[in-house]
Amino acid sequence: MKNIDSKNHVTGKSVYVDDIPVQTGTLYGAIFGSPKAHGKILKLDFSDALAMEGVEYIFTHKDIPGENQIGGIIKDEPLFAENEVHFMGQPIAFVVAQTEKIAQNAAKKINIEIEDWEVITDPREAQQKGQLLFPPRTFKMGDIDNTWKDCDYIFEGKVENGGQEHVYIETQGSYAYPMDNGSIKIHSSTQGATVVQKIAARILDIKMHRIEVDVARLGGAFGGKEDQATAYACMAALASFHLQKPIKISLPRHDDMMMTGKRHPYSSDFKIGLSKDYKILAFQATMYQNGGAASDLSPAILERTLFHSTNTYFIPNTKVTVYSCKTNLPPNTAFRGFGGPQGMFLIESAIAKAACELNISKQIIQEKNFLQENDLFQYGQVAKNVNVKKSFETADKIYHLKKIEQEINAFNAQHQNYKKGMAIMPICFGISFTKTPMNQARALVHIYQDGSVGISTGAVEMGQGVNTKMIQVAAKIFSINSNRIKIESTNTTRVANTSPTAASSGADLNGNALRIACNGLLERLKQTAAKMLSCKSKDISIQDETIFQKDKKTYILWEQLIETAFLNRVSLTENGHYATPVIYFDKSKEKGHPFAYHVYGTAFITVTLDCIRGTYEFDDVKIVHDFGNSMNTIIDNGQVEGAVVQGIGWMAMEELSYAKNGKLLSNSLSTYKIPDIYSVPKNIEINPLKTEGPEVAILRSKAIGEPPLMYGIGAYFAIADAIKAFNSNYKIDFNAPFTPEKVLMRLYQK
Ligand code: LUZ
Ligand code: MOS
Repeated sequence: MKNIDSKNHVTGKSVYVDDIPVQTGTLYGAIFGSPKAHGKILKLDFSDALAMEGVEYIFTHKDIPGENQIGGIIKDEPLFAENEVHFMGQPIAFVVAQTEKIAQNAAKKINIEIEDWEVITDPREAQQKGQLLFPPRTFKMGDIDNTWKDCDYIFEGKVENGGQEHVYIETQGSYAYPMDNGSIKIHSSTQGATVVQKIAARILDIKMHRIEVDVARLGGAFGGKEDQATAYACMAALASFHLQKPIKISLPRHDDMMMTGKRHPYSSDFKIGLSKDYKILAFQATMYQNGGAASDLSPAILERTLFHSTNTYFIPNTKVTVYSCKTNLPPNTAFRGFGGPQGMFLIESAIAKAACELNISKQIIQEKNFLQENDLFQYGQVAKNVNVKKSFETADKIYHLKKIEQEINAFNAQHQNYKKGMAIMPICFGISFTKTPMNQARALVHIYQDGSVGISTGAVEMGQGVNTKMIQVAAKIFSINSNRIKIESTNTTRVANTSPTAASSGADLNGNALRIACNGLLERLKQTAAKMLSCKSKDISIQDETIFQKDKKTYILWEQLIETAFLNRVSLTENGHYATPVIYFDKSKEKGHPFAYHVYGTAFITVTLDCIRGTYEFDDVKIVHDFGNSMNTIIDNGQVEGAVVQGIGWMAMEELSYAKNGKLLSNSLSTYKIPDIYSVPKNIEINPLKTEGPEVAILRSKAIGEPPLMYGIGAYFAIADAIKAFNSNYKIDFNAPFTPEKVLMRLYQK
């Protein structure tokens, strides 16, 4: 099935928050953010701003009837700064005016004096000064301390990875307006309708049932709207609550880049021990996560770093500790992979370091240590249906690793100033929210009298195609044409208590809830048909909108069945609830079975370096990916392609740069380089691994959103490999992103 949105997206008809037709009297908001990264507010003067024609009101923390607190996991983030500021751009006030332009100009007229406090942007410095957002956590297995003496080789190293700006095409925004009886309706560009509802209720000190959050779709999110859409929704709601007017806020790109958190940079130390035959016996690491000024989702992101810090490898003795360090940057947040990529870059770096020192191919160590069936993850889950070796071997069979290597060697022998390099990037990603209670979902299905169907779930469409998948689920269960089915917006009055659409689990969780609801309806419809045919309902089935009795076609068609059911007063509405079975996690032991299943795959990445300029082009990304039984190969391949490019962007191009005073220098798309059409790999080839797919995956189609991003990590090692071909003095180091500047330095490093 084609993505139901593609036509409307391409023709510009899809409605986003900023496209909602506004009501008469709508006012517009702009945020006054802190001009300093750390300090005490000495003076705040709104008089010039308020004197401007068209300015209605300026909101601060003093206008909040409830708690000035938007922290989700830990309550450590005010909606508006009170006496202190902790990052540049931190919201201090919300200016409301008759037009967007006036609001933005008025925000510039606010006078503020701030006493300068020390600015920390480096996570190690923060940790040394005792600035942690919350206590560190450690995952371990085996006996690391007594293993080092058994190792034939031990290597140590340091790994740095940068952050990443989400660059969703639609910036953060919200439109809120008053409804009857002191209620408020909020349209928000959020992945988490219920998060917005809950926090807005806290801010306004009203009950959740007075807040209706509606989400039609997002113009991209990538994790950036799992938590961080909430602040803007709350500001619009607060102003609407006080002024009893509709309020709209839509962040200008600059504000969005400056004010919102990003993927977490990490700085890490590792130690890896191997036997003579290259088995990894021990792996130890300490990681410093740059959390920014408040916790946001960092506790959960830190956890996923730990879960993925051994990637696709079985290592019998491990100990990994992560510190979440408080710095004067915007609170860093969810970003596709959610801490997993940082853990996986670390272990791949440790392996690359060992390979470099031993002067062998990284592949030898990778292959020797691949996770196998029934191996134990360091968090206590037994690995089942492992497809690490299988995906690697399939990729080798399809793409011929030896041939790729021979071609690279031949090219490198012939070319002086161009060198090619390649890397193998295997992935293993756990599917489920690591916080077990979040793994639940609901769906609501109506069948109307004319046989058309309306479905609502908690899933948010953000370009990933989840709405199309939901329609596929319902169409398949009812065996009706998909054009009979409409998917409604995500709305807290139709589906309550939603988990954010995140963790790659939107289709699994909501699809399963939908499956349960549809099956409930189907059962009743079969009973109706059985009555019409005077037979048993177990003999009834629906095939292509026709009712069958055993294998015999009957005279009853879908529309007639629905009409009869209605006349017989059968309920044509059903609600489904789903909770992922089996999963649990015991934080006191840091052991459990947190994931419903894992997604596996392997990518071969090749790159060509221009050794005069330090620039590069990715030639091929050749992938064997474990989709399970993909329910939509167009959408799923699209997710893989997008994820690979986004992963390569993180590893090779996108560089966040901050001044010492905490100012984001790379604050626009002219200074922050995201992959464009010229920098995507010339060839991305995707082949599915033939697997059955787990039962808990919706229609046995595995979660797809995040896992393939990690193929992009191979970009770093492919570049390093090419540098080595040019400069044999080069000793691999780990400082991502591998920008052309860094590449050039290493090409000529002595
Ligand atoms: N969000 C979350 C996520 O709250 N918990 C998770 O485990 C997760 N994993 C990936 C992406 N978002
Ligand atoms: Mo996410 S990183 O699945 O919001």
